[in-house]
Amino acid sequence: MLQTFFLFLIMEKLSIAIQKSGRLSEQSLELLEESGIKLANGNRKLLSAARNFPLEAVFLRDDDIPQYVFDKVTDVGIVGENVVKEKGHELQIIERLGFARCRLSIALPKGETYSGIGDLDGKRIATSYPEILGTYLHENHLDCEIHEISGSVEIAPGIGLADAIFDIVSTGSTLISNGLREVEVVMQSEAVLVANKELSIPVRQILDKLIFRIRAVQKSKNNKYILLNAPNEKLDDIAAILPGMKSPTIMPLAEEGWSSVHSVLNENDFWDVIDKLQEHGAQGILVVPIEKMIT
Ligand code: PRT
Ligand code: ZN
Repeated sequence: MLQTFFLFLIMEKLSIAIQKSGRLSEQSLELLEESGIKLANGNRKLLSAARNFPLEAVFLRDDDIPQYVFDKVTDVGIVGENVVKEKGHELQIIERLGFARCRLSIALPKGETYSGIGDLDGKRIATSYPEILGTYLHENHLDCEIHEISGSVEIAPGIGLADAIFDIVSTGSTLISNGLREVEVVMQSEAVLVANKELSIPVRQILDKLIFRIRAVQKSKNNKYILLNAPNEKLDDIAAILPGMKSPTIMPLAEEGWSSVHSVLNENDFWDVIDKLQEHGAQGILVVPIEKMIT
């Protein structure tokens, strides 16, 4: 009996839904790879088991991923937040992954005057995201006609199918090349790791290991390792500029009166901190990428 139980535990796997081919696929696979998970066949059949981690990847269309996770066909999935919101299933958002960033916006033909959200009232709006748009219009007390179309939403005003569109915008160049102007941003989106809310304990334990690895990868991407030389009388000033994981590491150099300082810098503060370090006498500044960061 006990042996059967242990066998069951040994065989337990986390199944993860990944987009088969599209904007999320490469970076989803890259994230698994950077987390040290090697999939058996990289050629993306429907299923692919990991060789060195209790995980199985299932390759699907992104639109199907929320439903599959909700129905427990897979335990977790990587999908755009926009798709999760549109499908409306009760899922747990475990982690924002920082790629496939975009926004969902309302756009009008560029020649049209727009003085505020009230101008949208009564318009026909084409979209592939009727649920998100419907909620937004309702919250803003707007009465519009929603035309659901599945692709090339941006051409709808040009062919007289709609007065406006509600679609994904990333650089904005699709809007510009179709003579449209973004007037309202309704939501921001990025790829997210979502999970079914009722995972078994062994599966949850595997998921926790995966989350731990993903966070280490994410942190390393947002941070850089910095090494510099500084005159000893400036060390206090320099230490105050560098946040570091705890405090900077300071080691004496062979040259009398100088030290080597090592620390970790967040990407967002990067150039500000470098400028201040130089102002305070830092020299020989070296910045190197961090492969994994565990705090
Ligand atoms: O085949 P499958 O159904 O799996 O994929 P799909 O074709 O439905 O989706 P895919 O691969 O195009 O996009 C997957 C997810 O990527 C989306 O759900 C978003 O979360 C995210 N994403 C990020 C984007 C974009 N950026 C994006 N720019 N999805 C689509 N676009 C399209 C948009 O529809 C518009 O046509 O790009 C155009 C706008 O781009 P800009 O740069 O011109 O503004
Ligand atoms: Zn899709």
